[in-house]
Amino acid sequence: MEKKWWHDKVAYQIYPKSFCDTNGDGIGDLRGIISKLDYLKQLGVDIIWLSPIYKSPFVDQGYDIADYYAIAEEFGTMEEFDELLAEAKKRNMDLIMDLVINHCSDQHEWFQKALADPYGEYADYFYFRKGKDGNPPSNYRSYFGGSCWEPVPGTDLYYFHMFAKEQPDLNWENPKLRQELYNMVNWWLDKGLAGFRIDAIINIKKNLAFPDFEPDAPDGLAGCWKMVESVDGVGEFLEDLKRNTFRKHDAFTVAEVFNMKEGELPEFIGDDGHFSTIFDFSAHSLSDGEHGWYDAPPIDFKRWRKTVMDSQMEVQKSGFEANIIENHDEPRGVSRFLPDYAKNSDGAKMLGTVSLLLRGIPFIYQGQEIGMQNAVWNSIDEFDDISTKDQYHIAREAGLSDEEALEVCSRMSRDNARTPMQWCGEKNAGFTTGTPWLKVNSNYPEINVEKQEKDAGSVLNYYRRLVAVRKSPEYKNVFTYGEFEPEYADTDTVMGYYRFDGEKRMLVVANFGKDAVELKLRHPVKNIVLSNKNRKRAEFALKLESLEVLVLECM
Ligand code: TEU
Ligand code: CA
Repeated sequence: MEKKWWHDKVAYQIYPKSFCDTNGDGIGDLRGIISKLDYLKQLGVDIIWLSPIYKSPFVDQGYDIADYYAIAEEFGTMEEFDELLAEAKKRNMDLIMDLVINHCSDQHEWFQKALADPYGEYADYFYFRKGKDGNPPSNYRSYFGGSCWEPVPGTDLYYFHMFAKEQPDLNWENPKLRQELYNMVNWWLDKGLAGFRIDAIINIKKNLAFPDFEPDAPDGLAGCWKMVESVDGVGEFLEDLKRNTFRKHDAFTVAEVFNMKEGELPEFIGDDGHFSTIFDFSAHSLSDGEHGWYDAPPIDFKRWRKTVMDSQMEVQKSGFEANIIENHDEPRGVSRFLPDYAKNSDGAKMLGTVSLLLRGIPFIYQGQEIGMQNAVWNSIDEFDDISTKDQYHIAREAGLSDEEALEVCSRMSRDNARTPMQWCGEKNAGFTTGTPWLKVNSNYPEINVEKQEKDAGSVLNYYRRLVAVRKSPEYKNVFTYGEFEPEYADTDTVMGYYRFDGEKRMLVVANFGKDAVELKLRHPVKNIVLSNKNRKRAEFALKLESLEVLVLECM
């Protein structure tokens, strides 16, 4: 395997709107990010991913871009962006931005021009199609609910959108559109951006016949992902994109890819794959409900463990994936993957350790490093997220009471990850002096950065040690390139694995159970590298306490 500059990096995702507000308008901003660069440096972060900061009406929180060349006023100016880039570079950190090119905003100039002239040049930047017998062209349901087709005013045409109706899909078949996008990507890379996190990219290939699928719910529609899964040829677009942009800059690209086909992984992340890496969502997909969040199965430890192990074994054959516990679309990992007795700082450290030392590029999501948890939501009106509103509606339609539907959304909502970053115990967790755009999690007096700075045993200080171990000269190679091998997979509560690079053998082992477990070690211990319970000795027969995690260097 060819070595790449990004293989041994640790990344951190910032959700700008909720990170740090410096002008009191209740919205995080670029100045706020600049003010926290030292904090990120101290955590050991190498690459910072910014969720979208482009000009946007924020129907889907910036994933609806109105101008790819402009910074949202809410967040600051292009000068401030350049300053952020320069300040990050000064600290030897790289910046990557979100690249949302499956769709744009209905406010984008291209779409406005298309509406103004529905048979003109710009209509061909989108999918404008005639309906069928008074109905939309096909029966697809968008990811955020309702038809994927929206009437084009004053015509018998519809335009296609897989997400909100304010997010029209871009027509990748049109070479002119593709060239516009490549120019834009290169413009940012020329500025000094290290690369991109690439949004919903598998969706860019459409079946141009837009065939109907068997309805999968009483609304008579079929999830539009069915079309995505059944169409071939996305690889050609992805190669074209790479050749014209990323490759020329040796950029780091991490793609959000769902619905990949069997056996396609090497094409995506192999030595000359479409992308540097893609996110590993296999564990997150375990709570995909058949019809929505309301029938999402709870996480079962053994299934979760097997899923993570299987994925690691598979991925190491082809390349690297990016490992996450949570992101801006997911509930908090501590609340989701841990049983109730483990939703505490020991549990957060344990989950963090087993995740960050997997083979792959770790992405820490803002607040994960202090063990942030899901919020308590008292009413559906407290949510902002478009997807949460849709899922609430789906749950009610399926017969759940208001209270039950609220419970479902409280558990699954994307807003759990989007509540403001908890910096201190003062008003609004120190996020803003004004009114935060989304409510602050009420647990901020207990869980916040300032408090954890002062506590050597805090989740934050543990994460700092954890990242430092991963990046230390002694262990960097084994944790980057070392082979992954599962251990204790036949136990009821232990998640364990080796990382081995021919020189060093590391054992990462954690007890997710309520009771202590006795384990035999296969190799003698040389050194305790990390422990969340301050363990000083480890021998052949090891009694692992409940919620204890150890990183051992073995002979
Ligand atoms: O998400 C794409 C996506 O398919 C999902 O994550 C899913 O549809 C969503 O979480 C439903 O709850 C990406 C972004 O990460 C997400 O924030 C955007 O809303 C979406 O694309 C549209 O740009
Ligand atoms: Ca602000």
